[in-house]
This record gives sequence, C-alpha cells and structure tokens, in this order.
Amino acid sequence: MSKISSIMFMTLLMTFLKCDLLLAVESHIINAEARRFVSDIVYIQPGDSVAWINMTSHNSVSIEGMIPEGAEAWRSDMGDNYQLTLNIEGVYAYVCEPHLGFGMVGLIVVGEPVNLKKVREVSLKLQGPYRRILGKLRKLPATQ
Ligand SMILES: [Cu+2]
Repeated sequence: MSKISSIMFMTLLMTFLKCDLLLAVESHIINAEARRFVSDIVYIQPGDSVAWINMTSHNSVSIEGMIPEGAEAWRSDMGDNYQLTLNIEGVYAYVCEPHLGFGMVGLIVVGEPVNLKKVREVSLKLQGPYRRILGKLRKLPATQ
C-alpha cells in the first residue's frame, strides 16, 4: 500500500470509529411541559444520558427503592435543568415534587427492566400523591 492510500485508509477507519462512538452514546431529552414530563416514559441504553429541559418551577427527584440496586439517587435543584448518565440497567422512577399531585412523574427504563418486580412491590406501599407512579408503571409492558 502506498503512503497516501494508507493515510486515506486510516482516515476512513477513524471516521468510522468516531461515528460508532457517536451512535453508541445518546442523549435523551425530557421536556417539562406545564405539569407533565414529555415523554413520561423513556427507553434508553446503559451509558446513555437523559436531560430534563424547561425545568423552570420543576425538579426531578428519584424515589427510594424504585431505582436499580447500586444506582445513585438524585435530586435536582428547583428550577434548574438537569442531566444524568445512567449506566445501570433497570427501571428508574422519579417525580417533580411541586406537581406530584398533578401526576408529574416519570419513568426511565435503561436496557432491560430487570428490577421491575421490586419496583412494583415498592409502588404498592406508596402514599398520597406518590401513588401517581402506580399509573405510570401500569403503562410498562408486563414482562416480569
Ligand atoms: Cu413540575
């Protein structure tokens, strides 16, 4: 292979590798529209990130026992946009505290919903407006 064609080959190879990396990690937008998250249920792959936007007067708070084991709980600051990268597979439930009573709750499914059974169990013990999460869980396919 001549020097020029080997340089061209390497450039081409690197372009493909870069494209691969770009495809591998995705960012998913969750739009806070009035008093709901759009989409309220997002399906992503491990290593992807989610970004909440238009969070004026909203927050995002994970629910204890309703995220996969080993995953970190979160609580975003009121009114601030927020971004998270999720590496651990499973279902994550979260709420907007000020608008919980309006059903402003959401689910993120990372890869396979491996903890769905546990999340459903915990959801049965939810109190008051937190019970709005139950309705969201019913929308998930009953795989487990
Ligand atoms: Cu809200």
